[in-house]
Amino acid sequence: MSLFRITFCCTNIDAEPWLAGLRAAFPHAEVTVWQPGAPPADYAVVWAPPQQFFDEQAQLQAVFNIGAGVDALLKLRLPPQAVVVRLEDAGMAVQMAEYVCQGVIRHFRDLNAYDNDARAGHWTYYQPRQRSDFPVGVMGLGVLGERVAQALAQFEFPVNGWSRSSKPLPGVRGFSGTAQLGEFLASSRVLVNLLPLTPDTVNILNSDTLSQLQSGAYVINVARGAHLVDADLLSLIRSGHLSGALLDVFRTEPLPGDHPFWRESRITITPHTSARTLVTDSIAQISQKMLALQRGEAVAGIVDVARGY
Ligand code: NDP
Ligand code: OXD
Repeated sequence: MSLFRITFCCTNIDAEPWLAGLRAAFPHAEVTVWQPGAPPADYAVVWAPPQQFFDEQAQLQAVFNIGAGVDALLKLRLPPQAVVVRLEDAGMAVQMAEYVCQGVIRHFRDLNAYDNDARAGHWTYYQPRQRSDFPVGVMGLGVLGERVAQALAQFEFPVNGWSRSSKPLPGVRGFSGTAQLGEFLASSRVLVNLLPLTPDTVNILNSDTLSQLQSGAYVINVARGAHLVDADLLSLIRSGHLSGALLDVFRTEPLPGDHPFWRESRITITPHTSARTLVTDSIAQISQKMLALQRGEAVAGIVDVARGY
């Protein structure tokens, strides 16, 4: 194998385990953390790099994003010849399925209320709900959304799925495109957002769309904060149309201390942790794809930059 260079440029990430993993996978490559003025590399492994990185590394052949979402990366000017490759699952799909299922089940089974009662020393029962009254709508049926929809179907919730193109999945009632968005929303009592953030999907969770959900609906946003219009969510919770929300992602992260979400007891907050990037799984996937690219083979997970995901 000819000598080649891999540059690592990830903001707020401990580089050491990544460098060790990449060096073990490519013993003959030069694998280094990018510094301004670093020599030109063939491949880059990135998360939230500065624009200066791409301005200096204009010769890159491929850019591997160590996350599934590429919205932040696509805001930068990228070398036009470089393919952008995102993570596909790499251990995130099962995490997302467990996170969303726990959120749906916690809501469906009134587990927050039972927790509060237990803390107050009360032995109380709530009326069991009808599963058939709890259709869960999953927006985005990609690598993560499909896994989530199938996991929810295992618990026998009626599951609706919405994607750009039609995607038939066993146990999932499929909807596609803007023409079927209204019917999808009106058929859903819980809404799970797993869309990529693109010009078509920014602010998609707003007063118009959220008010089309069934009365008492619950919202789970695990995709990106900019999908959701915060003030619209709050006012629909306060009006009683929505019963609450589970939010893992926010317009500004960390969520600022004075944000009203912190003070709304019907909103549960987690710190962008629903599906974490796993170093070992990610390096295994990235290194296989690097080897395939070196051999001139096609790889999956190449981002369509014009489409935005
Ligand atoms: P994919 O690219 O595999 O799937 C995207 C899905 O969204 C596809 O089904 C696609 O439809 C659909 N879609 C895209 N645009 C539209 C549109 N305009 N209207 C309707 N449907 C649309 O993405 P992943 O499943 O891998 O990831 C989804 C997102 O999850 C990421 O972009 C990221 O933002 C977020 N994420 C969050 C994490 C967290 O910890 N909170 C962790 C990992 C990811 P089609 O199939 O027709 O193309
Ligand atoms: C991702 C994320 O996009 O962690 O992978 O949000």
